[in-house]
Amino acid sequence: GSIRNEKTLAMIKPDGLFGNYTDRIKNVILESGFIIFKEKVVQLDEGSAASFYAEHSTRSFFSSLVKYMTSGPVLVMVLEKENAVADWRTLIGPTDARKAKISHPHSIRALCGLDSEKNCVHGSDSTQSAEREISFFFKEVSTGGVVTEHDEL
Ligand code: DGI
Repeated sequence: GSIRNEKTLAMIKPDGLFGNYTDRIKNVILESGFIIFKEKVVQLDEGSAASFYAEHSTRSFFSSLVKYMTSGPVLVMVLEKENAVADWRTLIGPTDARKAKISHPHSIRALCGLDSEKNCVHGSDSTQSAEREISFFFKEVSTGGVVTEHDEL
């Protein structure tokens, strides 16, 4: 039978890049059977970071989150495999890296995260957010599988 591959958006946040965790994280990605379909390094500005995390705009930590997300470059990747969205969420672990270190010691956030904000990686939390977040960074990637190159970003 045919396996319909799924795509998700993964991001190594500024502390992950600064801390030199990129190679270790990519090893986990590849050893777990993902294909890195697209990747690029991006420096978010305030507007784009706020727009990416728009659903959190009313939270008390929002301005701090935007400041953190703009504190350095991020590496965004489109990961592809069967069940990519859920499997990548499992690999990164809980939002709060302090909790991850206790409850999910082998997760990526346990490896390189610091707390509930500086948690070193991002993963789309549903196929719907994956679609939004992939087109946010990669206008040319269709989650439906058809690829047209535009090189707009
Ligand atoms: O999908 P997640 O990244 O696991 O978690 P989320 O969608 O609830 O929150 C998005 C980001 O917002 C998270 O990666 C870091 C930040 N954040 C979430 N909860 C808190 C937070 N930042 C602070 N300072 N405090 C929080 O409680």
